[in-house]
Amino acid sequence: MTSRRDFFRSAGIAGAAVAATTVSRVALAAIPEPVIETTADTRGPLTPPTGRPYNPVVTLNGWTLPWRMKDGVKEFHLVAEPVVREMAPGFKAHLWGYNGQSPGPTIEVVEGDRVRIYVTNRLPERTSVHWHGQRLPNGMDGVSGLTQPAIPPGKTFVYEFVARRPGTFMYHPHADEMTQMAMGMMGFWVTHPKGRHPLIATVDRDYVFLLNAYDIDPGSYTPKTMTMLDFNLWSWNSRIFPGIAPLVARKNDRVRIRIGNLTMTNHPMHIHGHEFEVTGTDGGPVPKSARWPEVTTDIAVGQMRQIEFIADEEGDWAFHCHKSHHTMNAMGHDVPNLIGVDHSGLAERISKLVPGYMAMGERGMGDMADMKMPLPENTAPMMTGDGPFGSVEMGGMFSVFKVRRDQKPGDYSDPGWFRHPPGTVAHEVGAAPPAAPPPAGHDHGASSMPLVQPQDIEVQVRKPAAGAHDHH
Ligand SMILES: [Cu+2]
Repeated sequence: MTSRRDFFRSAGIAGAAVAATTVSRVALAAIPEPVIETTADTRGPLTPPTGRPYNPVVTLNGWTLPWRMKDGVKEFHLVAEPVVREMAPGFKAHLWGYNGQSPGPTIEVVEGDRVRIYVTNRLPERTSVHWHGQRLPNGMDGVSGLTQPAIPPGKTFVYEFVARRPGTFMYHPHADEMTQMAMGMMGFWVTHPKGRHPLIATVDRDYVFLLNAYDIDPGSYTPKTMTMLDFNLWSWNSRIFPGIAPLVARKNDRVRIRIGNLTMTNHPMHIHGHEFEVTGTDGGPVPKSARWPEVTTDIAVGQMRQIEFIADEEGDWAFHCHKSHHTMNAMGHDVPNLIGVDHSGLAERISKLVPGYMAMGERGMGDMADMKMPLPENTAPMMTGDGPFGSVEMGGMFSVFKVRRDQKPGDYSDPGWFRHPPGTVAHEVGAAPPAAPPPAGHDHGASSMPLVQPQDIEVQVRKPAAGAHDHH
């Protein structure tokens, strides 16, 4: 906590001018107690206890910051501080974040709300908070050196503005940015419309998360902050698969998923089994005439996208970044491609010299998910996540979108694996594959892909016995 006099002194001339014009003395008299969260669990929606009503969002592996109403102003208290984030079960990272977690809590307000946010700096270096996408007075924009002095360690600053337009936004430091974002400092912000809005639909489920990336060596806890492109952990809200919670919907729910990208590269986000439209960006709602169906949308660096669709297909649908190396976790980057190379016996011989050595991938990398290689303590497993049919062979930016007929409205708990109706799962056929067609020759003339007559192929399909599926 800091006194008002300290505030003005630390804020310097420019900050004092800002504070004097837009921050009342009453506001500085008492700072709300910060609310701290200690787990990486997905918290249910925070139904607004005060202020205008709205349909709250659900933050994947995160939570919404409670506020205090004071003289009609919504007051929040963010604390920038070192945190321990469980990125996946058994793997913890030493990050920087807000109020006990990285990312920080989601801030939800309503269009037209006057918002006052106290920011206490418990980091070893100065910081600031930029409110990405907001219309606000220039001095509240949070660019240290340009619109305010940086917040020194141990000091508290206050930001105040009116949330002027509804939409999907985020916050992050604008001070030693590369270090602080590489350490996990960021959070989501949603401004809900204050009534019916022609371009903002009422939805049944509204999920939010940020794309982020870290470079943490196997066996260590702290990200390398000088990494520019070669990150080895691709995460959603500082979680990696299988540590990312599933997104759950009741069949025929209208679902919105809001995603912001604070990594150093783009992420083509892809959902299975459904088409969506991009209904908004951090610039606001997209006009209806400018929307088109997609199953993948690319989210560039510093961009936000909100996608919307009707969850009308039951099942467990993969939802992931389509860059395949972003759905794997920490791995050696210089592993040669050994597909097709016979190195039988090699591992055995090398393991006599190097205990624990394991030959990788003469058939591909999938086998690695089944291997039990001794790993250094606190290492993210590379490709893991067991589904009902075996290893999913994924990591990183991957989760499951679960649509169920009997999921209760407002129930965000994991319903378990989908129980497929009999006869609707791909399965092995009970016959040898047809013989290779005869080589192209006089019958078909010169052709790179000779036709095979349908009667040449005989496939026997064995239908599964009812109830043969091994579900739990
Ligand atoms: Cu990606």
